[in-house]
Amino acid sequence: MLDKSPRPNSVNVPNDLAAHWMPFTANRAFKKNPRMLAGAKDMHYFTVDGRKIIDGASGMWCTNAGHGRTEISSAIAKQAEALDYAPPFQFGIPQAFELASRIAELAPAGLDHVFFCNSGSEAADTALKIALAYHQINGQGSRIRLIGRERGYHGVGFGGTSVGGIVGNRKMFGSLLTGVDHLPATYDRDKQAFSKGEPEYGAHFADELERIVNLHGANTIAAVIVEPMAGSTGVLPAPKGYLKRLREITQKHGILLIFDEVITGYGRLGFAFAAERYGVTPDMLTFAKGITNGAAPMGGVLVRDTIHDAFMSGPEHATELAHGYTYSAHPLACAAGLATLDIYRDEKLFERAHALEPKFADAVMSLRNEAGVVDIRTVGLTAGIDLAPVADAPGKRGFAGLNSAFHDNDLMVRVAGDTLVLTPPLIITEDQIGEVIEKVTKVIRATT
Ligand code: PXG
Repeated sequence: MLDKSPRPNSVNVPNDLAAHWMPFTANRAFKKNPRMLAGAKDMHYFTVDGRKIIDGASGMWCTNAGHGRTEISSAIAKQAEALDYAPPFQFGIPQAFELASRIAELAPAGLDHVFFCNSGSEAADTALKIALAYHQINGQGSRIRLIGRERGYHGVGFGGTSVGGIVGNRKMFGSLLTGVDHLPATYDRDKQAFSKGEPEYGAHFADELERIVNLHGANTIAAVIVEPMAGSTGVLPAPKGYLKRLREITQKHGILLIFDEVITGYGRLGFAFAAERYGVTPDMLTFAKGITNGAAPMGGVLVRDTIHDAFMSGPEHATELAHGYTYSAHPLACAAGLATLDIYRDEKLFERAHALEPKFADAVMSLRNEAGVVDIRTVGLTAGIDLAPVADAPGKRGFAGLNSAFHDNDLMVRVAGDTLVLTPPLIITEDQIGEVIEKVTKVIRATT
């Protein structure tokens, strides 16, 4: 039974935390010692007990323009007044078309069409389904295999989980999709430790795709999906030349290449999309998070014109792709997206991230001699700091770091196992970078 007794104080804090089963959370530990948030502005969160916490994580890789952007909240409010909901199947709203055009303009040439959904997970599953359907339409229905990568994360749908490469996310959920294989992760600490940007070593990991092709036959493989920088598993930037090589091999074998840019999109690596940073154009590109600055749920897939056009055949009264969501291109998300893209453009935030990258990398690398730091990787405005795990208790030090940051150092970080992940809003100042690093130093020392 939930406790429905009157609240003991005037602060808006629930007195019973039982009903909400929190996602990807250590629920019992949280409910004993909650990390509760009440507000946010620019670079900071405010806790329910009134503390100001500097956000080293853009929430969860979302708020690239910082928190509490009134341009976005008023666009959402205005939209809610004017048109709260419109069916996205067979009906349209002007804002959806405008937003799709604006997103396509930011993307490499050829990625001209946008299919909207509500999250990164849906975007990954949508891209995989489009790949399968495309090959069928294109007379190559034998191409049904999907290739992901170890340590990849593509959300929690069955498709994304299947191509994902995180054992903890997979092992409880049965056989997942059949016909899936995985490239190896691109990380080798011995050869890459303390790299700034793309490691020199590791382009050859892409050649593993040739091995997979030789094993299964190119004519059975529909698509390869990779993150240009694996974020969730602790910031693993693509080695120099890796993505180009993956592009060459996929092209040679008629395999579609999908970049999952849910994290790397919208300025995180100093460009609108990582595809631009690496000079590699995939066949599809998924996005979410930063498109609305986190202020409304939205995801989507940018699709190459040739793929899109292949569907535009058959009787004109017929639906071309049997896929979509009740909330695809939701009016509030479209309004948030348009306002967000205005901010990114007007404040030149992608360029800002690019300019800050070397300073950020130097600042984070200054932690390399702290006790227990075994590797640091940086790219764009993102860094992963690996801490040596407590013996026989992987993840324990990372979890202690999360708590030390929040409760004792007024800092929000992301944690992946025993890796502290920094991925601050792109509005961060140099002074604030210094402040974050000072706090991280304290966190590392507190957990050693
Ligand atoms: N693809 C990638 C590359 C992601 O990083 C998703 C898909 C799924 O997005 P949705 O919107 O369905 O959650 C993600 C999500 C972390 C962290 O701590 C990262 C994500 C989500 C939660 C935590 O690094 N990425």
